[in-house]
Amino acid sequence: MKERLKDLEKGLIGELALVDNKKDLESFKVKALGRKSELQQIMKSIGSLGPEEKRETGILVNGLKSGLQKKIDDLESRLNEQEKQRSISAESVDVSLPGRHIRLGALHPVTIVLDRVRDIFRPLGYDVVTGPEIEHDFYNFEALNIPPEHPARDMQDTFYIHDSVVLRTHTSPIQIRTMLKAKPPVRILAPGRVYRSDYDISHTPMFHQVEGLFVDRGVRFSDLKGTLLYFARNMFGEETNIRLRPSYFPFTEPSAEVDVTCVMCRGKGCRLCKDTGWIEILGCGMVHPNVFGHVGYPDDITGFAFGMGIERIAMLKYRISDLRMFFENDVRFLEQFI
Ligand code: 2U9
Repeated sequence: MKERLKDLEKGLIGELALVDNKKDLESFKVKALGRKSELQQIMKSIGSLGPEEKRETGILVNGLKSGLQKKIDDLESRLNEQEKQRSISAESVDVSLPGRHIRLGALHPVTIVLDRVRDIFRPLGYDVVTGPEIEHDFYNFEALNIPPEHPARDMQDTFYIHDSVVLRTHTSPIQIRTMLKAKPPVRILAPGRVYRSDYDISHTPMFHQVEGLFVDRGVRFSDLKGTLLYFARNMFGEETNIRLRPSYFPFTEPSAEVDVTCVMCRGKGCRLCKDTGWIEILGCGMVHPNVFGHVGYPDDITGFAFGMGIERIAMLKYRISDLRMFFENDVRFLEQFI
C-alpha cells in the first residue's frame, strides 16, 4: 500500500508540474482528488485493513492529500496572478497616442459680418437697437411714407398676419420706434431678420438687414457720403472707393444706391461686376420730411439713413456664389469663415 501511495504521489506531482493554465488545473483536480480518483479508491479500501496498517495508511493518505492540495493552491494563485497581469497590460492606456480632435464651433458668416458692421460704426457713436419681427402696418409702412397703394404693401411682397399686422419687410420700424421715444441726436444701427414673399436663386423669404440712421440739426448729404466711404473702406479694404447713383425710396429724399470698387477685379472689370468695375452694396438717402412728421420731429431736424442686406455683404466679402449656402447649415461651409 505504501508503495502504491508513493507511486501515486510521484505520478500526480509529475502531472501537476506540466499544468500551465486554469482549465487544465480544473481537470487535474477532478482526476487527482475527485470521486473516481485513485486516491478515493485507496481511501475506500482503508476500512478493510488491519488496525496498524489502517493508521499508517491514513497518515500517509492525509499527508499526500494536504501536500497535493497546497501545491494546487499555489499553482492556482500563480495562474490567477498571471491572468490579472495579462488583462492589465491588455487594458493599459498608451499615453503617447495623439488625442481625439475636438471640433470647435464657428460663427455663421451673417454673424461675423454683422459684428464687423457694429465694430465699424461703434467709434462713430452708433448704438445697436433691435425690435419686433411682427410689426404693425404703421411702423412698417405708414410712418415710413409708404402709401396704402404702394406695391411694397402688396400680398405678393409682404407676409400678412392680419389686415394691419405684418412680418416686417425691413428693419426701418426700429428707427421709427426709437425716434418716437427719443429726441435728436439719434445715431443707431438697426440689425435683424426681415421677411419678404420672394424666393429664387438670389432671394430668400427671410434674410438679414442692417440699417443705419443719424438724425440731428444740420446733418447733410456730405455727412452721409463720408460715413459710407469710411464704412466701405473698413469693410472691403482701404483701396476701396464708392460711387452714388440717384435712386428712389419712399422714406428718403434724395435717395441713392451705393456701389463699391468691385471686390473681385478691383475696378478693372470682370464677370461679377458685369465689366463696370463697380458692385452695388446698399441704398441710402436723406430721411424724408414726412417721416419726421410721423414721429413729431421739428422742421429744422435733418438726417440720413442707409440699409443693406447682410447676406449680400457676406457673399461679396467671402466670395460666396450661392445664397442658399447661408441657410443649409452645412458645417463644412460654416467652418470656413473668420
Ligand atoms: C427711417 C428712414 C429711412 C433706410 C434705407 C435703404 C435705403 C435700402 C435696401 C438695401 C438692400 C434694403 O436689404 S435691402 O433689400 N435698403 O436701400 N434703406 S434707405 O431708410 C430709412 C430707414 C428708417 C426712419
